[in-house]
Amino acid sequence: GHGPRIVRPQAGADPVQEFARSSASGLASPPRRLESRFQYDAQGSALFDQITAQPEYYLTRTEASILAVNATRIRELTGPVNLVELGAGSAAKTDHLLRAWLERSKRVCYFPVDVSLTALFGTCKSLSARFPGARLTAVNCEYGEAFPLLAQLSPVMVTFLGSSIGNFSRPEMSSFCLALAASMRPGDFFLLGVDLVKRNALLEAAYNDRAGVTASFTRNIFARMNRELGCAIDLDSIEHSARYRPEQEQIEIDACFTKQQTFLLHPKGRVITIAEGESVRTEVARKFRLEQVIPELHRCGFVTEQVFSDERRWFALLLLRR
Ligand code: AVJ
Repeated sequence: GHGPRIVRPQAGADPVQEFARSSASGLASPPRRLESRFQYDAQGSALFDQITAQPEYYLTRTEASILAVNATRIRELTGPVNLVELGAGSAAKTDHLLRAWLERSKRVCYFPVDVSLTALFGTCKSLSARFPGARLTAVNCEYGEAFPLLAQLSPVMVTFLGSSIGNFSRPEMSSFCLALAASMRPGDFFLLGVDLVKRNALLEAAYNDRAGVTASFTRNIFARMNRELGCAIDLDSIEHSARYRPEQEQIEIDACFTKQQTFLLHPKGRVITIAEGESVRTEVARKFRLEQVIPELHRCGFVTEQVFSDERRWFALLLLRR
């Protein structure tokens, strides 16, 4: 049969163990921070989906509109390649790509990659119902763990949408892009979504939605520590703060503690105390300028095929070639 398949390239690594180790080291001493990749458990992925529907969060809608207008053009430029989507989540924007691919051929192979098994199941269920011509293979792992699969999937277009690359620091972004380029075969494609620098108020509003969903998303990583690591953190003691730093051109998100919290991080058994007034950096979202990000991608081994944007120049989709 041709139902969705699921593969787990790194079935050895224990995600709870990884989360515990990373949290213990990030919280050990100020400046305290948590790795944002751990925000995407089942609950966090569902909250992020809700964020994308908030009126202030223009990123997803803007990127989807660019894809809606240009998916057919992208398919013309790439030809009938396989599709690999890094950090697919619920893959709502992927509809435009699959539709464009299936306009030109009977079949398309689509490989969503995500750390959340729940998000992958949801994706496969809804896509297989709507796109019977799509051969779905869900890949449950971290981005980098999927890189060794890419050479055998060539000819391929790897997509990394939503400006997720903005969660990486500069050095993390270049090692990610270098490793990706090294794993791809010459001639293969990389479709990258980047959120562009714009008015501060628009950026800050996107990370401070009135409904408070982003605040719940910030609290969720601590809720996950309660669920998986046996912590007993009072979630009501956490305030969400998201500010745009124009000098760094990035959004910085902090969890600010309004009450002192002392908790035990299992399974390592390490005691952590966070004082009243202290904060934990949960996320950084860098914003980009085309004149800076394009040369950086070229230094990593990609060439620009075409740049797509919206009329307000809020967001860009870069079609690159290895
Ligand atoms: C999924 C990383 C692209 O940075 O805009 C949204 C995550 N965090 N609101 C972003 C996020 C808070 C999002 N990325």
